[in-house]
Amino acid sequence: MREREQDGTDAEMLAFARRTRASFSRFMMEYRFAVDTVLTKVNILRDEFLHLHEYNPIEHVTSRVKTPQSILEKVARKGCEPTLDSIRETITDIAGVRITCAFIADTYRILDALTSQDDVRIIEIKDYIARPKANGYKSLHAIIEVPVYLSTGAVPVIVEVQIRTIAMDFWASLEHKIFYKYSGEVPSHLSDDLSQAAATAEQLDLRMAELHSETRGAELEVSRSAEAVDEVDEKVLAQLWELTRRAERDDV
Ligand code: 0O2
Repeated sequence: MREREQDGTDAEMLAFARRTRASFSRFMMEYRFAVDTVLTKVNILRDEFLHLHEYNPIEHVTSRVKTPQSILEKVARKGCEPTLDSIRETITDIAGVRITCAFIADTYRILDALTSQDDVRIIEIKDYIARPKANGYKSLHAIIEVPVYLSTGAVPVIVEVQIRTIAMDFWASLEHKIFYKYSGEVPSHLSDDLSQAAATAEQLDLRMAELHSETRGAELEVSRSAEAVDEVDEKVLAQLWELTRRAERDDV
């Protein structure tokens, strides 16, 4: 009798494993596509900005999708129901994109450009630059939803975008390492040092912004006179001019 019950449980578990493996792998794939979608948006913004202003506001971009193991740890920590729908709603950083900018003004510029797009739904914005965390952590966090176009139609997927300066990023990476090394119980002398380092990073950001705005005018003058990089060369312009004139003559 007990053996038959055990057989039944094993069969149920096998069916569960089969179902779950298929739906979980589709779930993970949607997050990977959502990261690709956001990366495409960020690359377009960067290229267009470079084209219009001859200046790159983005230093580097990294991305990751949480591992299934790390998702499950967060599910347990948050006491979220272990269903895919509930995980989708509760764990908002399964897909993450981190954008590092040179200057504070650029972080807000990129945030605005990204979140004002028609197909981006803002779920939450956390401005830890204006209101840093008690430990000194600074960054802009945007929890957004983007459509991922699959063969069956569009699926809305949540992505956490973190935007910060190089100085903020440097600080956050070190703090993250220290936090994990001490399992969250950072000794007070180290948290004091980290607070001071956060203040120094802030000073650096402000000073670099000043230097940048001082030198920016001169840089623009130089780049305007160097129009050799223009993709539309004189031959193409002359052809366009001819075509336009011919079209005008035909209209008359
Ligand atoms: P990991 O390993 O970077 O992914 P949440 O737990 O995300 O639901 P929370 O903490 O209110 O809720 O979200 P918040 O404040 O938006 O933080 C989410 C992420 O921001 C963190 O993800 C970190 O990446 C980063 N972050 C937030 N606070 C700090 C901080 O004090 N120091 C550093 N170095 N990073 C921070 P994870 O999942 O905690 O970590």
